Amino acid sequence: MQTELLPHALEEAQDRAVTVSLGARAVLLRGLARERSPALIAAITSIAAVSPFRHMVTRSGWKMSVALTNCGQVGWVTDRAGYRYDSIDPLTAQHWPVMPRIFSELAAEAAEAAGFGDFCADACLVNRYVPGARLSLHQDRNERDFDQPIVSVSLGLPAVFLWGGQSRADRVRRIPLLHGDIVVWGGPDRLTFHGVHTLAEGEHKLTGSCRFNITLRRAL
Ligand code: MD3
Ligand code: FE
Repeated sequence: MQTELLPHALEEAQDRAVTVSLGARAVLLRGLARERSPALIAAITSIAAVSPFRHMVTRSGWKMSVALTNCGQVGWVTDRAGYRYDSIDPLTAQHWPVMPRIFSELAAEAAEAAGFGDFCADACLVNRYVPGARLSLHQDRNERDFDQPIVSVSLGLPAVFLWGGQSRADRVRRIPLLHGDIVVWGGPDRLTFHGVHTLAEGEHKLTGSCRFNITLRRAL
């Protein structure tokens, strides 16, 4: 009996958004974006039709395995000159696409649920992972005001999120991030070292063999 009941119970639990505390001001809102995921994925497709996904080069000259694009007032870019936010897409030489309302509304809602009122994102980085892609441990420090939280939404294939400490050498926790999960990072957790483990092979019914992550930021 248990073998029949357990999957059903799990499915029920998954139907509600579950809040998991990852730190003092880091909150995982399990599944909060799941119902809106088809619209979020459609919005990513529209953004990428204007500003395509591309593999940027880091300051040290390595090509990133993660492909990225942006929307909003400014976008995060990297090249041999380093990391920064720029209002112009270097590939198209045009402004980045406008941030879809569904992104900014979801970001404000998630931030509110995590205890950050009046969050108004002006930049959104969209990452695309295929199997084998990874993001090594780093801090996000190109934003002007570290008191503003970052909201991240995971879509498609699952990934193992690597969550370290305030220094690169601190031990790293591994947290699975699933389709529809949102994480909000702020306060003392805002400058935590983090990364994404090498994406495993797989197929997702909405994204195929890829994972998207959108991070909503107040950059300016
Ligand atoms: C913790 N992206 O784009 S999202 C990034 O899944 C980035 O694509 C990962 O790290 C991804 O910079 C992780 C979760 C995340 C985003 C920003 C953070 C966690 C964070 C900033 C500070 C602390
Ligand atoms: Fe990051």
